[in-house]
Amino acid sequence: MKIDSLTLYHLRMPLVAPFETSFGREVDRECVIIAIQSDLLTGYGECVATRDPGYNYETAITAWHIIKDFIAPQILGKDIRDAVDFQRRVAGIRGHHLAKAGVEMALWDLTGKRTGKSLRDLLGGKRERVSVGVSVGLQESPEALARTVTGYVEGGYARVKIKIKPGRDVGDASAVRKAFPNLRLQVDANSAYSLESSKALKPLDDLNLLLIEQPLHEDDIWDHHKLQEQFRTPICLDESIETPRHARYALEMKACRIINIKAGRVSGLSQAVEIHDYCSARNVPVWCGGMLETGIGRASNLALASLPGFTLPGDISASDRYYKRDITRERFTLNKDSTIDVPRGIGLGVTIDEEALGSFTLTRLKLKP
Ligand code: OSB
Ligand code: MG
Repeated sequence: MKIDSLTLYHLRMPLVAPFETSFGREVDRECVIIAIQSDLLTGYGECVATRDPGYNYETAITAWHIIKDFIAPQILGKDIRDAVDFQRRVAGIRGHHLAKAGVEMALWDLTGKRTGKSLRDLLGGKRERVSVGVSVGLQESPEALARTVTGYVEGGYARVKIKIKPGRDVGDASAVRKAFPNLRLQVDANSAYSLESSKALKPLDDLNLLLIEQPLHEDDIWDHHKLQEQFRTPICLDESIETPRHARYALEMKACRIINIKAGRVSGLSQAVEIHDYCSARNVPVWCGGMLETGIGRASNLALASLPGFTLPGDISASDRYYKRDITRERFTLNKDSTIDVPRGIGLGVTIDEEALGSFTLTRLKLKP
């Protein structure tokens, strides 16, 4: 498909409640939306880099720079065959996976619109609805956390993830476990521990957790191996897995037993599927992570999570858990069985609320060949 133009939107959207992790607190979420035009069709993508370089080194501004100055020149006016062709063209740009993935998503949406197929079908997804959970940020106190979790459980979420950090780990997780003895519960440290400080996490092993996500630094695959040896609870890697090679290293080193897949972190849906396939062939469960996406990224996550190897509930909550007003006309709602329906429409299966998009846009830039 011939790429006629690429438009960038830097957005800031108010979250329904602040989201706090070991690396910081977000009250508003920033992201970059990418619209790619080809033959009167428009494909949309979401780059999940946000305001601060807290999750990884990218930010909305670095992604803007990389897309505008390096990725766009590789595709504008060119005939791009598919995601593989796109990745080949941007292979000379080192890193910046969130930026690349946002553009790749828009190309997938375009491909779907051109061929009349849904993203789910393009990726080889099988399910019509996917199991989901909710990711709960750090709260004022363990008691406040238990109250917040109660609200979500009563709202229908059958799996809960809580954020932890040094000093706010075993106490928080125990409070939730005490209030909900049978809840499917997991924790996420977002790389806040070293092998030394992670000794404090040992009591988590007695709380019947589904998994412990990314306790150590992102470049510590080997130390995760040492940690996994000491825990019965599966370690799950998020930040550490940026490429299919990293997934292989982690499994060969026995650094984890589960992998969280985020298309953004691994530079696009094509690599996300590759990691899914690699893990499935080895019976390693994967699940779909989230980055507080708008309706665009949420539709993409649902399509990805419909692949058969995504056997654990994803961090893909209903739209109302994040935003009062979203930029898609479609809003995603939770079914009674803690699932969300996978969009059936062509491409991502969502339509843009132009007025909402405009109202959240800080800067807009249209690029042509
Ligand atoms: O580590 O999974 C994470 C949000 C922003 C950055 C990193 C993470 C998260 C979440 C939120 O946990 C998941 C969601 O989108 O609901
Ligand atoms: Mg995580």
